[in-house]
Formats: sequence, structure tokens, C-alpha cells
Amino acid sequence: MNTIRAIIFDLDGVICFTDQYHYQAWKEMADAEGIYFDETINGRLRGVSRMESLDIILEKASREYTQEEKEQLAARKNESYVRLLEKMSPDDLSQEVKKTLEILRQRGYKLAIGSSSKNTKKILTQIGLNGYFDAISDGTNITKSKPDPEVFLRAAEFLGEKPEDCYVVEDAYAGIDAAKSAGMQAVGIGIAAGYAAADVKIQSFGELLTLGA
Ligand code: B16
Ligand code: MG
Repeated sequence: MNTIRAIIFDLDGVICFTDQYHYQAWKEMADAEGIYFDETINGRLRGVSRMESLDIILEKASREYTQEEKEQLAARKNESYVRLLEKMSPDDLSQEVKKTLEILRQRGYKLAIGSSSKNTKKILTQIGLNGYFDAISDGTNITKSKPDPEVFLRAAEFLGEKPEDCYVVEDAYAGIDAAKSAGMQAVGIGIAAGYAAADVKIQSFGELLTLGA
């Protein structure tokens, strides 16, 4: 931990939680198409890009969809999702996350976001963290999604730090794999706290303060 200079945070499932909104928006789309979709399938979408999420949902479809149709379905889902995000407010940022980020910053770490979401800036604005992070790497600046390391490598580049000097905090297995392929230290939280590939496993966000202590 001594050489760690920066911490890159996944967004959904780490800083805040939008799974229910993703679920509602995908469910609305799936119901309209007559495709079976439930919370278990939704669990497989954690950390996965929008189009890859759609492909998982379409595994239950009774017909093939063209690329154009898929793009329309994904766009329709995103419209509903963005409408649901309007409900989010700074109250959706827990005091624990807020305080921990503040203390990490005081300790001199650079802080960044590394998220698959193309709605990252919207979510950060809703929860009152717009402009807070030193860098943001998200679904809008990558061509390959997690487990590819691109999103985290770009975050390190934006920060001007070497990959080996970065911690990644992730809730998805694909995100832990991405962090390891990037040559970074992977911290698993939530579901990923049960993943053997994580270098460090934490049960709560505040435990980040004990790293390197
Ligand atoms: P969007 P993360 C991911 O965010 C979510 O976990 C995943 O469920 C979602 O499909 C993906 O973002 C893309 O989101 O449709 O907003 O571009 O966990 O990488 O912060
Ligand atoms: Mg996540």
C-alpha cells in the first residue's frame, strides 16, 4: 500500500447503487417485447456494458433481433433508466462513502472513477459529486468493456499515475479481472468480496481507511 498513490472507484455498486433502476428499465423493455426477465438475470448484468447486458437479456427471446432493433431496444431502456435516475439526490450518497472519500483525499490519494456506465456524469451530478474526482474514465471513453483493462488504464493515464500505483475498488467479478489485467491492486467489495482473484476484500466502504495503515 505504501506505493499506492491513486484509488480508482467503480461507480454502480461501490459509490452508489442503481441496480434497481437498471432492473426496472430493463424489465419494462423485456415485458414490452414478451421476453422473460427476472432479478437473477439482472444480477448477471453487474458491471457489464449496456449492449452486452441486452445480449444477456435476449438469450430468453424467441426470435433473433437485428443490430438496428437492438440499438433501438437499448436506447429505449436508457431513456427509462435516465428518467429513473432523476429520482436520485445527494441523499443517495451515504455518509460513510462521503466521509471515507474526504479522508482518503486528505491523506493525499488521487481519486478517480472507472465505470462502464455512459451515464456516469449524470449519476455523479445527481448524488452531488459532479467535479469531485480528479479523473473520470467511463463508458464514453472506452471501446472495450470490463474485464478488458481499458477503462482503468485510461483512468490511470488521466491521473498521470502508473498502473502499479493504483488501487481499484470494484463490486463486479469482471471489474476485478479488469483491474488485475491492468496490473493494479484489486479491492473487492459487495459480491466481489467473495471473489478469490481480489487482492484485498472489504465488507464496507469505510474499511478502505484501514488499507496501508
Ligand atoms: P449504462 P459500473 C455499470 O456500471 C453497471 O454495473 C451495469 O449494470 C451497466 O449495464 C453498465 O454500467 C452500463 O451502464 O447503460 O448507464 O451505460 O458498475 O461499471 O459503474
Ligand atoms: Mg459496479
